[in-house]
Amino acid sequence: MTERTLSIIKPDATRRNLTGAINSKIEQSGLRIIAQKRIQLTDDQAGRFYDVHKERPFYGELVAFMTSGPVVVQVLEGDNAVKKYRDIMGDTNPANAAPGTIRAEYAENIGANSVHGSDSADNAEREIDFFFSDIELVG
Ligand code: FUP
Repeated sequence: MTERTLSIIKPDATRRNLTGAINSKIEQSGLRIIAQKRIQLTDDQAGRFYDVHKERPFYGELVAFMTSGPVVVQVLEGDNAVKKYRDIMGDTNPANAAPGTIRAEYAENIGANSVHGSDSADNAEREIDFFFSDIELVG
């Protein structure tokens, strides 16, 4: 089933000029990058995007990290895109990420873990709308 998911290349990765390397891994997996923009998140945007985590102890740190430099937000499309992207991202903690995954190769630690990917089709729809409601997506 063709599906879309929201990806974010996080500040630790943009800082180290890894956008192209990560995009290569995405494309090698068969997923298609159908929209992307490099932006500086505001505190308000990052806070709202991660609203689901606001009671977690790492919420403040997470918002501070996500606003510490530019991010690249992307829409990925392909067969089972949500699960496929989660699979190639690897575990949240790079120490537990399978070899060859984006986080195993590039993440610095559990917080600075290089990429975000939606965790369900419903969240993907909401997250894509959060960043790309202004344009018509062309798959
Ligand atoms: P994931 O879906 O793999 O991105 O992981 P989570 O939804 O559990 O966490 C979202 C983000 O919160 C992670 F990408 C990084 C951050 N986080 C921490 O900083 N510390 C933690 O212990 C867990 C998550």
